[in-house]
Amino acid sequence: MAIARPIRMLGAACILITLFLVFQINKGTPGIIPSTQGPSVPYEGMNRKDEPLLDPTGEPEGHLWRADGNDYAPDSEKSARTNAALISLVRNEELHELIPTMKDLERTWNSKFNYPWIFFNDKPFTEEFKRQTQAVTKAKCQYEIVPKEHWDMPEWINMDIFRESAEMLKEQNIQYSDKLSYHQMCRWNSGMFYKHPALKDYRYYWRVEPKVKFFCDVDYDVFRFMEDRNMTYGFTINLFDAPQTISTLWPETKKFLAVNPSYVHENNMMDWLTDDKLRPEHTEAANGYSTCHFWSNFEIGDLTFFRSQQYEDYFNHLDRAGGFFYERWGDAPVHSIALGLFADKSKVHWFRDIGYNHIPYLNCPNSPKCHGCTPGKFYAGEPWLAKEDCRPNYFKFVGTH
Ligand SMILES: Nc1nc2c(ncn2[C@@H]2O[C@H](COP(=O)(O)OP(=O)(O)O)[C@@H](O)[C@H]2O)c(=O)[nH]1
Ligand SMILES: *[C@@H]1O[C@H](CO)[C@@H](O)[C@H](O)[C@H]1NC(C)=O
Ligand SMILES: [Mg+2]
Repeated sequence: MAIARPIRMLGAACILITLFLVFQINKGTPGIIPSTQGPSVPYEGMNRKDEPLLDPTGEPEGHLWRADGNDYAPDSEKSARTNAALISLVRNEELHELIPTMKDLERTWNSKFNYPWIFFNDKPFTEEFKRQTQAVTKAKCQYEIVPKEHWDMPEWINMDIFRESAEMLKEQNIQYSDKLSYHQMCRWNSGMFYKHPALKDYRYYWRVEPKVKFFCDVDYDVFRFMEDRNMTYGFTINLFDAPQTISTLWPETKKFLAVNPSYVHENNMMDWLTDDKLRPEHTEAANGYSTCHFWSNFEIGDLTFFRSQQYEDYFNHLDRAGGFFYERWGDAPVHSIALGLFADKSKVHWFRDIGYNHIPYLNCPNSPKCHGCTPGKFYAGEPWLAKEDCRPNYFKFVGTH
């Protein structure tokens, strides 16, 4: 008996679907079977029982410089301040989002120490911007334009390739992928900010972005804290990144290291950079980089590190490779990889005592000095955000210092 053609087609479709399902199930097997290689279930975020921010948090150990008994007056010529500044790249349109942030940081910290604020912009600041910012601090405010040659897309970047790759990333829902100024901002924060003439005589900086929040009173001079311990870098939040934005960042880094093996510090953070157990699919998609990084909208850093031969050569290599435009390399993974490779991990500090929020993540310690955030709460919003927390790996491979 002949079988009608539509039925034959249906039968064939069934066989194909069955084969496809069998293939999918087999493909999924390695993740389902528990193994000694890694977690048997996908990472869902830090276990509450491991959350260090639920433990009472005090001040760091050792000698601390306080406003009491030291001269931190804003205009003092011989103040106890070290050569450091609060820096912020910001647009005029963000003034109303910057003011509450400045007020937070002034209230919790800077009104005691009066470090200068230096604002950077690719366009001139308005008089209104200058007036309103200076009005919320006793400290000196300075307004700087980013030199054109630090901001412009380098001549070796091909605009057609940029547009095409931006379009491809946009289809993968990568935020800002087709916004040229965002790429320029990331490149400036990666390899240019520390070259600005206004920072020439400074050693330490604290980066501040509009809209971020500070929750805890900090009663010691954090820049002196860094200097006294010869610290390279301080952070609050440690995250995974979107691998699609940095597909070739690690391969380019490996090329660079093959030529410059001596640049790697003996006490480096390679294990943290290359872990492939916590989120194997991330490490795979980023071609060997775990994507873990210090979230750079907050950073307290030593400019000496960025001005070093190692960092300069590394940045130039990356810049030539084109990924700031052809992908969407962020300054956070670039800084973090450089720190993980070239810095001494004992010189990187987790500021657990600085309560901080940049939407949607938080660093909120359990301390009577903090107000307005929930201790140990890492994210605000959708539950899937929990798994973007990379601190378990950082604590495991580097430590909680
Ligand atoms: N002057 C200036 N600042 C920018 C520009 N793009 C971004 N920024 C600043 O760079 C920082 C990061 O930008 P933001 O929009 O917050 O990016 P996100 O935090 O990654 O969502 C913020 O301090 C912005 O004010 C720009 O085109 N010009
Ligand atoms: C401070 O740290 C830098 C970089 O890690 C190092 O080169 C320098 O020797 C250190 N200085 C002191 C005084 O320990
Ligand atoms: Mg931001």
